Amino acid sequence: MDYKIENEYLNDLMQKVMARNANEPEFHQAVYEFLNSIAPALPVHPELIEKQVLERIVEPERQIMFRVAWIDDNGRIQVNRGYRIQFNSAIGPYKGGIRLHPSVNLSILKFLGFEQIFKNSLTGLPMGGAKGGSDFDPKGKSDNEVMAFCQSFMRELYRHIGPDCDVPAGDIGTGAREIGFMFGQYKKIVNEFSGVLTGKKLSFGGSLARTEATGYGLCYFVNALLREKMDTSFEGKTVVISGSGNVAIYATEKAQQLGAKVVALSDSNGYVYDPEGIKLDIVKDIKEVKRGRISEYADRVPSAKYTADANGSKGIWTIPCDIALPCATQNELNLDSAKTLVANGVKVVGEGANMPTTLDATKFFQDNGVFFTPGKASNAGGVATSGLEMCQNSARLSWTFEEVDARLKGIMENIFHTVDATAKEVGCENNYVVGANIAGLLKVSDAMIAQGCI
Ligand code: NDP
Ligand code: 2IT
Repeated sequence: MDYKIENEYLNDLMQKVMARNANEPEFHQAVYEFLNSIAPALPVHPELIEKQVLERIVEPERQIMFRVAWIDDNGRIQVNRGYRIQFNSAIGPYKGGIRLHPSVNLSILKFLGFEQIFKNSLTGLPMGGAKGGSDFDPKGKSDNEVMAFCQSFMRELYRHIGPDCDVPAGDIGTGAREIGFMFGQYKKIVNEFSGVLTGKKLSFGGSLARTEATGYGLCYFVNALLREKMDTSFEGKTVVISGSGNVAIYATEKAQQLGAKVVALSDSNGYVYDPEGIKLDIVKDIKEVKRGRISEYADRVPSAKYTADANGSKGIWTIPCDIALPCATQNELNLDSAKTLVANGVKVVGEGANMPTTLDATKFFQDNGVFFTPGKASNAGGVATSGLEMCQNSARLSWTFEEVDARLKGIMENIFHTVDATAKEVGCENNYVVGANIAGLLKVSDAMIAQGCI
């Protein structure tokens, strides 16, 4: 891809990033989206150029890659590759999820780690940016195999992390089960019970509302936008949500609690459309209890129709809706889908996943009066609540669900106001990509400059 930025300084940097990180298309995409949006900050913040903040911020502080060997149920040795990208620690310990999916590679984890820097900064909590993972596929593996993998993964990762150094968490393919196995192994090796991972079960230091946090937070963010920009709410709105994992399930739950009708969910094999509204107890049973496929929903609910869809992320956007919440994976919503959504009257697109919307689709939404909220702002509720889990672990106490949820809501509304106000200040009203990138950057930049040549 040939990325060009109008501003000469930013364009030179972009070309350097592409040359230095060849064959990393997702990383290029994330850096381009960022650099292409921050030009309005340069005249007001000359220190960004004078102190070479941008040249530094696009280079990870540390990248770790390692072999993960484990024994499967047939007694054979399997080999995966493990990663941890410790991107930036200017404002706090490295923090970010662990993705377990066969598509995982350096490019994807660098894009995720890069975006995490600005997302974590927006939460207002002291957390740096990181991401990790492996090309291990938990799907179809026994609990025993998942444990064998997680233990081997942690046998290397433990030496690079710590409660005041780097605190991993869940992401695609990594939920409470995987975090539990990793935590147990870390504790055994280091002989310390600490808050080294978040997303733990409640019985050993997890936080209430962390499971719900990303999906709930997304809806709190979008609801603030609906209220303040359109004088409306989720009440009576038709919502389409892609994915059917952690983020999608709890976005559905909160949207429904706020009065919306969620009519579709998906996975990587296809999508279900239920015009009567998704019955979430059935989805939870299929996905959380049985680890099944979304197609089973249509077997159990007569009003629903299942459509097989090669990558599960195209057909779903042909369903008319007021609000679209992509909550599956990167680049799942392209320009064609954006055109269909706009033709069908979509008003708001709120990213629950990381970078689910392609660059041209984003531009199409913005050019056609659709409110578009980038994941680094609207999905920050997950990591924010991880920050609250760290806080509870340090204090050795646990807060009630209501207390955590109220803090999460406050943080999401605050992010909305920050991003909205920042966009306005630099003359790009309602452009939340600009608002999120600039607001996220300025705090990190201030810390990097204060800490000298790091
Ligand atoms: P889960 O593993 O719980 O669920 C992922 C969902 O997305 C599944 O339905 C999965 O379908 C689908 N999916 C994954 N990969 C693909 C693909 N290549 N093509 C089509 N569908 C796919 O993950 P989460 O819900 O936790 O994460 C979803 C998104 O939200 C990711 O982008 C993640 O980075 C982001 N996110 C997650 C946070 C968290 O706290 N968990 C916080 C902030 C962002 P299938 O089962 O078929 O693979
Ligand atoms: O993308 C994300 O923000 C996450 N997967 C959550 C990270 C975390 O540390 O909770």
